[in-house]
Amino acid sequence: RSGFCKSNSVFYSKRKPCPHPPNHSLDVTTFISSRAHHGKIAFIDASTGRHLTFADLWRAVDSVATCLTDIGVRKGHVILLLSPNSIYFPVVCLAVMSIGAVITTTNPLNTTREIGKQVADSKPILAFTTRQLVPKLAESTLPIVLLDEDEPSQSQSQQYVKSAKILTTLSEMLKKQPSERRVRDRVNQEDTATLLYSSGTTGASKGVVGSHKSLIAMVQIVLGRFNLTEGEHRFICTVPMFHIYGLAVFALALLASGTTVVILSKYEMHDMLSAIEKYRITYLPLVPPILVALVNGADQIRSKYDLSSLQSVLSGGAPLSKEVIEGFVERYPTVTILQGYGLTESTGVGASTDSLEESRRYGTAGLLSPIMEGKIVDPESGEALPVNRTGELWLRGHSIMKGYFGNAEATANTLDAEGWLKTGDLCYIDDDGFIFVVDRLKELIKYKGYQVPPAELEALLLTHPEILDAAVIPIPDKEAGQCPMAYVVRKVGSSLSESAIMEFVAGQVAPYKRIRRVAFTTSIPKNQSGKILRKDLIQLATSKL
Ligand code: 4UW
Repeated sequence: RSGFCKSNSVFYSKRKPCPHPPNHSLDVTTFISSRAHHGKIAFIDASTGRHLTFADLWRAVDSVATCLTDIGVRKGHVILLLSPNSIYFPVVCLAVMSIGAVITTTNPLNTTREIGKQVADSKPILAFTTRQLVPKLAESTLPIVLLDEDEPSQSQSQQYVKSAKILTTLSEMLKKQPSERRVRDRVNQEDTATLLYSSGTTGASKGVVGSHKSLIAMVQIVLGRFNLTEGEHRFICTVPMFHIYGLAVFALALLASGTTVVILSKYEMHDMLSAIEKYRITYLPLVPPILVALVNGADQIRSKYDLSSLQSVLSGGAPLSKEVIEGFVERYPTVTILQGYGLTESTGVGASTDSLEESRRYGTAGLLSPIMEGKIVDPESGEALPVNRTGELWLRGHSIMKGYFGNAEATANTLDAEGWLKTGDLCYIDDDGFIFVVDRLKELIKYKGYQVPPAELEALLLTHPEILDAAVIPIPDKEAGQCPMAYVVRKVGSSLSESAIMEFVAGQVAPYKRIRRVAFTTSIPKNQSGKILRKDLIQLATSKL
């Protein structure tokens, strides 16, 4: 069934198939560790130079897993990880998954209220976080494992940690002798491994239930995509590991290739460029806004930094324009630009371009990933469409989520009975099998690759005593890709200003979710069932930009 095929309106992948491991009882950590290259360096912290070899890494994973088991963590328990990128981020994820527990991650930029919502929904029994981020868990009584290695100053410890329930520290856990004899639940491919939050096609953020099977499929696909067995390769991690992109590629897949990953605790242009130079980085995965900055600042960047080691940049998470691709090719002619398309709900897998020639089919997200099936479905009639016709992209394969956590309705609206995932992306597939993402049918706004769910901002706006109704839509932005804009209906007699509304929202949400523009209107256009007609508002906004 491999090869691109148009019969029965299902598109199959043209890529070389990668067979899925058949053994039912296999967890993703065992799968990855069986392939790792002991002795070589797995992770380097870009700023301190601290590193973990593969042997260090797996020993640390076993120590943490043993401690977790000792304190009563069992299969199915959820563990929250609230941390910036670090060399220990993957250690915690792998330790949790290795015992059949479930990892849920969250953006450290999220507010206490936003994190509180995720905690209430996912019900973790324990959190790993840094001293600095402890206050963000103020709304919960979760026991905490502190990730910091350095001793806190007196004032810091008093200020942040006094009232929290600190169980132990990661450093203590790492001292633990791993025990082979510990109680170990059997973990199967179908078991849940991750609970990452995504708004999907509509509404607020929901827990995406990812299995060991979906992670194993993802690892296989990433390994098959890059030929990392020849030569020395070094990746740099610029994307956050709490998001599927960073988690999938950096905390999991690359470990199975024996490649070294240099980790930036947070993205900063200068730090990234110096690290590329210092560590002779060959692969640079990023999101489109970083690519735009590399193009715009090319002259200065090339005069200040030696980027001659770079072989490829991989862009994903949002579309790339022809201008940006061409600008990059012109300014960095020795670097191959590649694209990846995926969703949290598909474990980051979907489509990719694997050569410069493929990337230069402007606007394409690439060919379907190995063993992934696709359909283009007319959103009105539900009919599957042939090549070159635009409709909603549906995906099916091992990497698709099990569903949304505790939300049967959202699951039923997103996954059909045959296992097809409705991506909410409006696409067509051309004669050669390349997918083109034309627009988003779904509500989702992407600010610098981060998810901004409009429904969440609308609900917040409606809590303002002077706001009668509101709708939030994306507007294009050169730097960020998209920005959230609000249309607001004020209550009679209100003279609420644009800036007051922006401040009201900014005080309660993470910085990337802030509303960047406000327009007043007398009513929000809606269909008969009360759904906001976003396309009308988007059209109105673009006509006035
Ligand atoms: N072109 C156009 C693209 C593209 C895109 C995503 O936040 P989520 O749920 O998930 C992601 C995942 C990205 C990703 C993961 C792992 C990986 O290897 C990789 O390759 C580099 C990328 O972003 O948002 C999903 C939505 O983001 C849009 C699209 O609307 C999709 O439904 N999107 N990638 N290349 N649009």
